[in-house]
Amino acid sequence: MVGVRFLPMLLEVKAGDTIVWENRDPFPHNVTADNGQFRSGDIAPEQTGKITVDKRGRFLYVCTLHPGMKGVLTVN
Ligand SMILES: [Cu+2]
Repeated sequence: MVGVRFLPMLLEVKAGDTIVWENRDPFPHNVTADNGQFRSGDIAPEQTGKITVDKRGRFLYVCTLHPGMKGVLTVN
């Protein structure tokens, strides 16, 4: 997370992978799936949030603090 966006915005991983998001902005962010499949909780500046994904599919997610921050996660 940097500049109030997810970088990269499109992410492709395998089932069972753990994804780490690092917050490089000076305010908190979170990672929240639109369908409720995963949720990081708020991640403070300079901190990281981890999610392990085990369900295959394509998931849209946002930061609920900044609804314009969107990403797409594909789990193969
Ligand atoms: Cu945010």
